[in-house]
Amino acid sequence: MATYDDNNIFAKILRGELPAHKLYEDADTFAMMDIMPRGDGHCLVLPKKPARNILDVDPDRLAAVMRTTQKLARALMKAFSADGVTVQQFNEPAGGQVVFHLHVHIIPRFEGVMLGQ
Ligand code: DGP
Repeated sequence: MATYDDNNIFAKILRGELPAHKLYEDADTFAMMDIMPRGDGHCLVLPKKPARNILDVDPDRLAAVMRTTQKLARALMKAFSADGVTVQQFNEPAGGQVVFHLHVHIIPRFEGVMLGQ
């Protein structure tokens, strides 16, 4: 597995070098709207510290990411009056990962509505 690259786009957002639509932040995690949403309210939860993906993240940092994911999934369900929520996470190119800073997708879902590409 490749090592963490400090110049990935999410690292730049976390350093404030690129803009993002911030949704939530605490000591360990950051959440922002996805720039290519596959549905209304599609957002991403990131650890603030470097981690390429779930394969190399410290378990305590992963726990913090999942705590924030649960918090935001509940908030998004309410805010969007959603019927459900998809939580998704990709690892390495073969696993569908495109940006190499760990992130979890949260996508509110609605009965009868398919996700976009
Ligand atoms: P993946 O690594 O497969 O989870 O795909 C990366 C996701 O990140 C994809 O849904 C689009 C989103 N994304 C890519 N570049 C940016 C960006 O600069 N800002 C934000 N907010 N999202 C991005």
